[in-house]
Amino acid sequence: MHVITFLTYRDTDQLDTDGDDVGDVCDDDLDGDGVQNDLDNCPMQPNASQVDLEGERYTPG
Ligand SMILES: [Ca+2]
Ligand SMILES: [Ca+2]
Ligand SMILES: [Ca+2]
Repeated sequence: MHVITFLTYRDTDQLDTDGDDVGDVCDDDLDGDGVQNDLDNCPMQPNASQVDLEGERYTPG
């Protein structure tokens, strides 16, 4: 069963946006800023402070 689970979630393109050796498919923190994707207001940009001065839900890295 463990092997089946691994194959289901295998990162076939090996894309690793933040270069932490954890493929994007399995990476809980895609940009490596320490804020998990589901809590990160900008999951593809490192922005640990999560500050959004303009209030438009986009925070530049
Ligand atoms: Ca990664
Ligand atoms: Ca993040
Ligand atoms: Ca971020």
